[in-house]
Amino acid sequence: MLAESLVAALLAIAPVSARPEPDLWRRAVSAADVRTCALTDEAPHVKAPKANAWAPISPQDVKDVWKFVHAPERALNLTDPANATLTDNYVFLVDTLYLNKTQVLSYIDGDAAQPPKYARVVIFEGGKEEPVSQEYMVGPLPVGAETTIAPYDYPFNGGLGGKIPYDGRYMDGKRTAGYQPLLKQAMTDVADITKALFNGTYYGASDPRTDIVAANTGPHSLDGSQSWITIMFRYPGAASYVTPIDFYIILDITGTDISKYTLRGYVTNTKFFKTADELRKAFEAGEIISEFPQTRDQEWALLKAVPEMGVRDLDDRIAPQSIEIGGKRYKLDRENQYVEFMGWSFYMSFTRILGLMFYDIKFKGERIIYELSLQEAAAQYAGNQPKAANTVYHDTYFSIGSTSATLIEGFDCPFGATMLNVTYPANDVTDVHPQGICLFESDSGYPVARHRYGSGGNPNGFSNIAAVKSSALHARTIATIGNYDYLFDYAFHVDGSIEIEVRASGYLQSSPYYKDQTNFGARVGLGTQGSFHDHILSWKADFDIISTKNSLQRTDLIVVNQTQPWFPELGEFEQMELKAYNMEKEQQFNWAQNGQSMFCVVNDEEKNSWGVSRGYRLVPGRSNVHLSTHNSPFSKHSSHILKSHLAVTQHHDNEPYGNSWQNVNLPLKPQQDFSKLFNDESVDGEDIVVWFNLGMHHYTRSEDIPVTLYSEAVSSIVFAPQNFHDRAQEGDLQNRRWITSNATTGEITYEDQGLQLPTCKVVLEEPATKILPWLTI
Ligand SMILES: *[C@@H]1O[C@H](CO)[C@@H](O)[C@H](O)[C@H]1NC(C)=O
Ligand SMILES: *[C@@H]1O[C@H](CO)[C@@H](O)[C@H](O)[C@H]1NC(C)=O
Ligand SMILES: *[C@@H]1O[C@H](CO)[C@@H](O)[C@H](O)[C@H]1NC(C)=O
Ligand SMILES: *[C@@H]1O[C@H](CO)[C@@H](O)[C@H](O)[C@H]1NC(C)=O
Ligand SMILES: *[C@@H]1O[C@H](CO)[C@@H](O)[C@H](O)[C@H]1NC(C)=O
Ligand SMILES: *[C@@H]1O[C@H](CO)[C@@H](O)[C@H](O)[C@H]1NC(C)=O
Ligand SMILES: *[C@@H]1O[C@H](CO)[C@@H](O)[C@H](O)[C@H]1NC(C)=O
Ligand SMILES: [Cu+2]
Repeated sequence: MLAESLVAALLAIAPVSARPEPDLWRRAVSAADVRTCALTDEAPHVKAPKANAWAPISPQDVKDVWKFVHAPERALNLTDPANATLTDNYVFLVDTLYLNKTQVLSYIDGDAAQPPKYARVVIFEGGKEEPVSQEYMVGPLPVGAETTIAPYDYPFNGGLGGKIPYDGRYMDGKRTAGYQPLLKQAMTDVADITKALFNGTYYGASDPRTDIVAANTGPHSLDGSQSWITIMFRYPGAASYVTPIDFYIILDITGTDISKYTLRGYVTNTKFFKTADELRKAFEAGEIISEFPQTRDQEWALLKAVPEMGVRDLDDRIAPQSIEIGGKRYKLDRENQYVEFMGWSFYMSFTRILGLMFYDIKFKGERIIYELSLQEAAAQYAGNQPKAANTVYHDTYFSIGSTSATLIEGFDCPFGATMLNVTYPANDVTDVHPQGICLFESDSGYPVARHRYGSGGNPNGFSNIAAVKSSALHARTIATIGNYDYLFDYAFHVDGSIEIEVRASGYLQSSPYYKDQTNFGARVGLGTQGSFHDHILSWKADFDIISTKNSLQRTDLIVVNQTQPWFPELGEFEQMELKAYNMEKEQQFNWAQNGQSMFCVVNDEEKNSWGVSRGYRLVPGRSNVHLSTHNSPFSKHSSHILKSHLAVTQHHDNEPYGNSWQNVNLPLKPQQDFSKLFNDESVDGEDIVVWFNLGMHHYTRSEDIPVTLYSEAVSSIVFAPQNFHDRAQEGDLQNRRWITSNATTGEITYEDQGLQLPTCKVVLEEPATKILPWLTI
């Protein structure tokens, strides 16, 4: 049969040794056919239908808000942060306030005016009788006669609104300065011991004799009524995270009166010593050793070429790039951060705390998602040492947006990608991280769809091959939050699906190596063990499939025993069957075992031509996990959002966030308790919000050295149309091939829309090195 297949037919007339003339696969062959590939061109401009309602507040607004809150009339009794101590009131951060959806909808869908912007201002009020942190909203903006400041309490359900007790407050420079004298004293008391054991001493952060680094961790409170700090020591340098030494100190640091701070104790050799004297006694008795010395030299742990590893054959050539060889196929309104691509349109926003966000995501003019935004990026560690056992990170705490910085063209993003600046308020100014977001269309690496039809023995028939090109527009940022570099990628595929992917690279937060502790992770270096941990990253997807009346439909794939009259001899036999129903109430839930449930957001009032409710399916991708511990004191109630794969709630203007950025230090009495969002409200035919987690259980390995590999530390989800249309959305894509062969005559006909594959040879001969500059190096 092979001889009758199209491939064979084509091969029969095509000289195998040379590129056929004309090329069977429509490859450009003459210089005249080759168009200059305008790789570095700007994306064509498009004007956003409406000014971006979600855009960050302007640099001028940031300055004016700063002046406004500091004005004596506000009576906030603020000290400039540069001079403040922990017993002063000072502004900790300014951000763009989240706008109520109800108000924005009447602007984007109706004739209402653009809703005014507000600033979110967090003030640390250590100068108050009861010292607290308090969030405020300042607006409307620009600052004018109407502008007021009011507590920003409504998004937080923990009981204190936007207020945080001092002991649960962020561990900023004022607080670390507060415990410095005690830390300095406690470490000076044992300097001879740390010198003898680790060749390192700590006499305070700025003392020239100090040659080890104090690294604190969180949470440092359970409910905001007390506070402690766990500190581990490491050798300094670019790879400090993987050169820990076996020495820890825990300080009690409750309250603003630093004279009341006390030493809880020292830890080394997995032993706890309440005082310097106890430690000294054990040391002098020879009970404390440094069995696996750490290396001060960090060459082995830097992400740079290692000459001793040699080079690989042909690696002197530049590696492949996904380049937009036909020119940019997406349009951009830079001012409004608005994008159109192959039927897609969306707005972008950016906040200091949450980073990149997407709004009003439409496909072919119909809204799919109102808001898609990261809500939390968490990590919880494990180990029989205080730092690993104590560590839970919620990275919103560190302002994810402010950590999203410059991307390397050709490596973090493909050559020729559109680069956008990241901007966020930093006190009274606006910081710019050039090239912090990239946009690019990328080859998917496989066709959207393809089929080959071979017409066997039919003499009047034909055979054909058809394939449609697949690509996606990606928006990408990388947030370097301390040790980790999270790569966030949002891909808008030409078939109408959206893929969200997160990857983790960067340094392990590691432990000194203890040979009896392989249950907490592998040894990854001479004196280093990779501490096992969970990464869980939470997103909010406020779906609005055509309207706000949506449902979360669950379709269970069940196995049943049935009889069918035409198979009497089988009696009862097993079959699969689908059982679809809408979830009734708000809930947290998990992906089903063996994928035997499908979850779709549907609009039951909107049917396709076949009478089926139009919707989008939530398709699990790689490594869909939730937090492993559910009762750890360090994450018990602060982290409910991390504890299920998925959740669905009814939308409310006062429930904008899945977590609060200051929740992490309040694990037993959170500012925002995600579990309280589930109060039996209907999610059937309502405005619903889907919350989902991506993440990885990080089974640490020696390949995490020098840094974790993105290839393995990856998690993803896809939102794919499910009966949203009447058919697949590929029929209008022009990048396709339909090639038929007449079985009788062997004549071959093409439908290629005039889109030829480019001939690289001609491009390489172009003298204008501007096109591919790295080729001239
Ligand atoms: C900080 O304090 C110093 C000394 O008291 C003073 O000269 C300076 O103006 C203060 N700076 C600000 C920004 O308030
Ligand atoms: C203003 O703040 C300072 C600390 O910066 C505090 O000592 C003082 O009591 C406060 N004044 C009032 C009126 O609250
Ligand atoms: C001890 O530490 C110092 C840095 O403080 C370093 O210069 C020296 O080489 C170290 N000694 C050994 C034996 O590693
Ligand atoms: C991005 O930031 C750079 C550096 O601050 C600046 O020169 C450039 O004009 C900015 N680009 C845009 C589009 O704002
Ligand atoms: C194949 O070619 C023959 C001869 O030209 C023609 O009669 C026949 O219709 C063609 N078949 C198809 C399927 O186009
Ligand atoms: C179907 O019936 C068989 C025989 O009774 C039984 O072993 C099997 O578990 C049944 N399957 C289901 C899905 O109930
Ligand atoms: C948003 O909605 C909440 C809850 O309904 C309301 O309290 C708040 O004032 C609104 N915020 C703005 C900025 O209008
Ligand atoms: Cu990790």
